[in-house]
Amino acid sequence: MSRRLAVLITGGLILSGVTLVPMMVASYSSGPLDGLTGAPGESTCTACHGTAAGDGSLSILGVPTTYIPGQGYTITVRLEDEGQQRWGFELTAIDPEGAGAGTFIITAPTLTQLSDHPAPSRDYVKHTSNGTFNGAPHGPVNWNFTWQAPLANIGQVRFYAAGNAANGNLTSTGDFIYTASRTANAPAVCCDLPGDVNNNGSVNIIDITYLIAYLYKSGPALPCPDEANANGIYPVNIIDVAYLLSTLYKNGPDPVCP
Ligand code: HEC
Ligand SMILES: [Ca+2]
Ligand SMILES: [Ca+2]
Ligand SMILES: [Ca+2]
Repeated sequence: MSRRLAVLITGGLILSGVTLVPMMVASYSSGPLDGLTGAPGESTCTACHGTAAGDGSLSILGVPTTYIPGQGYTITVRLEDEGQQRWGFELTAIDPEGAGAGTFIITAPTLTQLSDHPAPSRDYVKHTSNGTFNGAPHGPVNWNFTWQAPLANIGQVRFYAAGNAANGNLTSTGDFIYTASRTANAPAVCCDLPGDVNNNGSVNIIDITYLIAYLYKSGPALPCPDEANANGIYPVNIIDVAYLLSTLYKNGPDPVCP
């Protein structure tokens, strides 16, 4: 090995050793700690980031007015702030007792990550390093992921999020923190005639076509999900269609309430 090459290699090692230090310090922006959404019992990012009021906004989009047990919903967290250029967030969903509600599914793993815990602990979706959209001026930036509603009616579910509209100076100064919350109501308790998908008082072929239209053709909403859930086990899906077909045409068992 030439002396010159040896010097180059040694120099390279020292340089990479030096860059390790800023990489470790920078670990905050690769995902905040849990418990910072502003939900009951939590603080927000203001524990470290600026407390000055900004003129931007944070929204949680896609939360259903009323959830159907077991159904997946695309949730979007949107953050914007004129003049800022780096972004972060954290979101959780809780039941009336404050326990984690439903299941989060990461659909864009370069931008979002999940901090998953056994029930009843809360789960947290948050940005990754790439997901800070460093250098994207003003926003809005969007983070998308799926929330699958709990497999039973657990009462009202509340979503809480905190967002950091940052200035991208690699420190916690000069940033603006926002919070937002949304509510998904509990499904109606309404199961007096299981299998009556369209809720018109009788169970027949029309209920099957209604359910197929709902599942596969963006048909009208289910007036009573419990009655559409023919086999009594959430989610409402093709198995309930098969169950109803069997009830009506093959002497299969009657539909049941959950
Ligand atoms: C315990 C202190 C602490 C808390 C709480 C905290 N952060 Fe940070 N954050 C830091 C530090 C320190 C930095 C700078 C180093 C870095 O980039 O990791 C930082 C940097 C960031 C950056 C890049 C900022 C810039 O200007 O470049 C974003 C975005 C960010 N955090 C998002 C969040 C979000 C969102 C929350 C709340 C959900 C949060 N942080 C809560 C300490 C914290
Ligand atoms: Ca900053
Ligand atoms: Ca009917
Ligand atoms: Ca079912």
